Amino acid sequence: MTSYTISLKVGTWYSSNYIAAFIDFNHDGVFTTATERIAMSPNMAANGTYTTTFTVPTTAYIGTTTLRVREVYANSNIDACAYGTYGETEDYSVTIIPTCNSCYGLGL
Ligand SMILES: [Ca+2]
Repeated sequence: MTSYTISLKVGTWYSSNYIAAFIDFNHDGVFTTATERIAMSPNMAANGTYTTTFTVPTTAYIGTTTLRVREVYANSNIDACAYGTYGETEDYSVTIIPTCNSCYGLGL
């Protein structure tokens, strides 16, 4: 299983900035916190960058899915959809491709 690095930069408020990232690994349109939250920062000062690593589960569906990044003020347990007082949500597309092991035996 390959480990990936993600870096998330918070905004300009002086404190209590928290940021999280999610990937919809099973393409069901729901970001399950327990299994699909790939990053959850500690309390960050203004303009801080939180860097962490995550792995793509072997059960992840192949194909393009959504990576959601949320910054929520004063929330140390960010949910992908719940209301936040201040913050920002951005969605990106990511493509999950098979590992080389999946190609073994195909004569590729
Ligand atoms: Ca999901």
